[in-house]
Amino acid sequence: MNKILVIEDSVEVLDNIQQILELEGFLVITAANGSIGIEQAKQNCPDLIICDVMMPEVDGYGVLVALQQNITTSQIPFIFLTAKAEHQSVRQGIELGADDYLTKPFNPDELLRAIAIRLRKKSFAKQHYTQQLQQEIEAARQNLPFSTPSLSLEEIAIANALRQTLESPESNQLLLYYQPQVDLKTGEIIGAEALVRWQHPEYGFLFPDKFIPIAETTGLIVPLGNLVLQLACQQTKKWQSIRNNLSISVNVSAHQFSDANLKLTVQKVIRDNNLNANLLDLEITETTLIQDPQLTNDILNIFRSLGARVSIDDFGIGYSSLSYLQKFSLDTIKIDRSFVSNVDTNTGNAAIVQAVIEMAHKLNFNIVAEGVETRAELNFLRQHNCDIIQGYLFSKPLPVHEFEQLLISGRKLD
Ligand code: G
Ligand code: G
Ligand code: MN
Repeated sequence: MNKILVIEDSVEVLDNIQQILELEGFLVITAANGSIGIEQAKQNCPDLIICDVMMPEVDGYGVLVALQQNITTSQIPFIFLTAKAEHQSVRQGIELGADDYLTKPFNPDELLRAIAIRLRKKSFAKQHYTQQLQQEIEAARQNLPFSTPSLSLEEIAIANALRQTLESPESNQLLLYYQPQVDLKTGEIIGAEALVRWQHPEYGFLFPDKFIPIAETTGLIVPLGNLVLQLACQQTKKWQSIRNNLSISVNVSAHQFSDANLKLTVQKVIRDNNLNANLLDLEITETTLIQDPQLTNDILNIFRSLGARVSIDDFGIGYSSLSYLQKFSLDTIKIDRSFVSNVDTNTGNAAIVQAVIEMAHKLNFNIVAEGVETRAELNFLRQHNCDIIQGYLFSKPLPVHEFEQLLISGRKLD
């Protein structure tokens, strides 16, 4: 059943709309003023909002502006009501992002038609997306080995739950957290790494180590990875208005790397979100890179041609052959946090980190230090000209809203 929020200060108009909508079988939530309306929208996530323009205190424009600031509520179709066909107010509403308007008085048909059009558009978008995911999931199912003896019963249950979740992305159980990446020269946030989390109704809040390996074994990592790419790019595009050129790093696993559709997926996600391609950074581990050098080379060239960037993740813990650094077309080295840990006192780590930074710079790579937890580690990295840091010292990975607040606050690393 579609849920509609009606925000209107005139009791008479509100009752009238509520009656019409309930007769049509809609679930109606009402709000008698703008502030209540904003709260209701956040709490109930309606499928559509109808909102009066002229209200005391927070008017219709104020409601619209508040809803646009929140990622979830900004997606909800918004129809506003004006007292008369005032061009100025109609224009202002549309410019602020409203989808349609109705002038009072309107008849039930006009109201229902406007609603039907908006809901249909919304469900088309959703359907298209769901269909695409379903195809990916089907492909993953077919690629499943006949038996997966390595999976325990618990893991099989998780795999099934994950498949179900991916089949209904509107349940929003898979979330991205964002960890800031900070430029050591300016102290400013220049990017974020997207890290997936799973809020499951029974299993609770799951970290990726609990389900990414299972997703890898079952092939579900392909649709999961595509969802992560889509969410991350969409979010990053939105954040450009707060921080111009904020980049986004997305982890790409071995299995995704050998997925024949990866190129199309990356291309599509860049285009659909109208994101500047060089703001997308694909993180690949050393192990993935060296599995099949020919394939790696082909894929990295494809990413290059799309304009996207590539990082080596967890650098240093995989294979010690450094020859591939020259062979492959890469942009950034992320030095593993095990080397960064206590780099100020552990002489072995200090030697390695120093050598990696020097080498990276000679080869024209950027260098990111992962897992920076203390001031002393930071000072060491600064002294040795590391470019970027990521770690609990500045911030742990944050949910969308908190990362957004951090961006808005303009906080810098000092
Ligand atoms: O914060 P953290 O526990 O999020 O991450 C644990 C591990 O899970 C990291 O090694 C990270 O690379 C991996 N990971 C997190 N998100 C994703 C994702 O979207 N895709 C893949 N393939 N790995 C991820
Ligand atoms: O493997 P990858 O680099 O993709 O994963 C990053 C992982 O490191 C995530 O699990 C993230 O939560 C974790 N992480 C990020 N910063 C820190 C840190 O300062 N200390 C520790 N211990 N872990 C960190
Ligand atoms: Mn990573």
